[in-house]
Amino acid sequence: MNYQKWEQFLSPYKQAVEELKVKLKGLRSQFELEGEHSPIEFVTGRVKPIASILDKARRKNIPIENIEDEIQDIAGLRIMCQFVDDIKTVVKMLRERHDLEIVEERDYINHKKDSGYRSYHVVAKYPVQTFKGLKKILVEIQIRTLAMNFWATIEHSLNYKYSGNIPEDIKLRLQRAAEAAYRLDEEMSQIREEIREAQVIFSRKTES
Ligand code: 0O2
Repeated sequence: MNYQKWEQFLSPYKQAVEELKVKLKGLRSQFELEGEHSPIEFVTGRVKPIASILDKARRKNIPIENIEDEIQDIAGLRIMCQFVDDIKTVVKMLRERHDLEIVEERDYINHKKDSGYRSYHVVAKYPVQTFKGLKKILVEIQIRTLAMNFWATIEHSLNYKYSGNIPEDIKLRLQRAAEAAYRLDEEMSQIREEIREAQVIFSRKTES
């Protein structure tokens, strides 16, 4: 595929990411306007770079013509939450949406990866209106707490630095850091009501 073909192929993915970012950020604003705790803290999104798509296809032995069906995270959204319980609320909201058709869920929270990675992944079909008509594309939505995101971001950059071969001693430290992030989430959940009340008072104060 030449560059122009890639641009054409990725165009609906770009649109899906932009649309979903707006929609998910909109949800957060609605909670705020109602003076309620938002289960969504912030949202990010990206289209996988061409080099990473090709790399993944090579790694998983996926022929180029099957990329569309077999690489599920070309369009990727990430929803960060304050509390572990918020993740459930967000997943429920996603399941109830009419613009998403969920095809798979991966629970790396109750089943963490060996690396220490924790997150909830939802893979869904999302309809994009193109000039040729409606096209349903796959999007992967990762839902995680701020602590899980902190860990995953650091681990991702170390993985990049060491080309996927993180030295054993650093791997061990990362596993310990993942445990610490897990405990932080647990501690925050214990004092969740206190924190929520404080945040409501604080946001009222900043509004007035
Ligand atoms: P990027 O830069 O985030 O786009 P696989 O790629 O084979 O591991 P699979 O089965 O295609 O995974 O999908 P899965 O398990 O849902 O994981 C894909 C994405 O989840 C990864 O995308 C990461 O974003 C995240 N992820 C999964 N495992 C780990 C991990 O151990 N550490 C971190 N930091 N992130 C992880 P990409 O393609 O790696 O990259």
